[in-house]
Amino acid sequence: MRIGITCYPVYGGSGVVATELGKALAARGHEIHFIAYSMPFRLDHFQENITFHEVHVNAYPLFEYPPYTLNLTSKMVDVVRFEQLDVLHVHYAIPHATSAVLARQILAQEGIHIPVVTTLHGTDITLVGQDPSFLPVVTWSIEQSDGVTAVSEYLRSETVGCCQVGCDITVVPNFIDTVRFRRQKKDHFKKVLSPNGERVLVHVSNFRPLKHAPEVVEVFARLRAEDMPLKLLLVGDGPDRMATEIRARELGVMDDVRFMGKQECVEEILSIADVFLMPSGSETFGLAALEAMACHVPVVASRTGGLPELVVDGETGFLCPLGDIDAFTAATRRILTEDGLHERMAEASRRRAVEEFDVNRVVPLYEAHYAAVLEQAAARV
Ligand code: GMT
Repeated sequence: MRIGITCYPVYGGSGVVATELGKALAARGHEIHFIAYSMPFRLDHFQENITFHEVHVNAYPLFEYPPYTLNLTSKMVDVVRFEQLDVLHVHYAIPHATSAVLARQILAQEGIHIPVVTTLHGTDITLVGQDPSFLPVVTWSIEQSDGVTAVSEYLRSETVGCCQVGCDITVVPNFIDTVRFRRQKKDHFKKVLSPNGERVLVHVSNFRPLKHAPEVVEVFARLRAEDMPLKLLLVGDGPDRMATEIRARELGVMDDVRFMGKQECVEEILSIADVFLMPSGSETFGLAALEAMACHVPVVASRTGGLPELVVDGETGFLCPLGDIDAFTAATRRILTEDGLHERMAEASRRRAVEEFDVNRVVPLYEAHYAAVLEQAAARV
């Protein structure tokens, strides 16, 4: 199949999933065309069957707000026409689904019928999408899509409930390459980052406010106060990074906290981690937690959104009430101190990642979805 993929190319789960999907589909023989305003960051080296098409945004002085949605639409029209795509698959509804539906209408006038598949990822529904300034167009664009997928059952029901979307939504969970994401021997990292054999807590996020990153430092400080030999690695960057650092200074734990910034090979850091903390206020899936699980790292996460579909409470980690620092601290302490618990949870985490969320299990679900959508579209023509 010739598949056009549009996503946000910056750091963030939806861009990662879209890019990894494109790479996996290309490896399975499909021809992939990424259409985005810059090269997706995980598209790090040349791969046969993958082409990148950059969307240029016209910055004419009259436009205080350049109409990116229209530039994207025009690019989609051009790529579909020229590359004879079979399907456009857009990740994140705003504005990608809208552009794709518009491109489909433009192309229909010249007899080209291009089905649109929209994958919903999270804040396009749970946060931004519900803003009245977006809601009608988000609902319309999703309903107009030929196929719609959501990354968790939670997101599917939120979309139906909050955006009042009436069409079918297929749940296709996020996935991971469990060959790349596995526990590796990284003794040199361990030597530098936990020189005295301290246990290592890790948090990876884009430090947006909904990630509740300062809570990670609160949990860490409480455990350090118990004289537990520990280090905390914070990976990523974003708006709350400064507040998190200030909190770590106030709590007097900076000597044991390391801000690592954005890291390409997060699996190397996860390879020396003992517990992954995800205190998010909202999370439709929690891809970063899955990456940790695949590297044998138990996860302590909020009982919110789609996280209970990923983290099995008491088996692969623990789920705690939102914002409950005491509960997060107790759960982390248990994993680090209870006889054999860490090993059991680490094994169970890896097993769950491989059995339920491996790329080779999930990508065929997308292929099946495309096939069904193409069949329905062909029947309509
Ligand atoms: O979490 C973010 O801020 C990034 C966001 C995105 O849209 O790129 O992530 C969402 O999509 C990921 C991939 O499907 C999910 O793993 C994240 O849980 C989801 N984030 C939220 O729901 C907050």
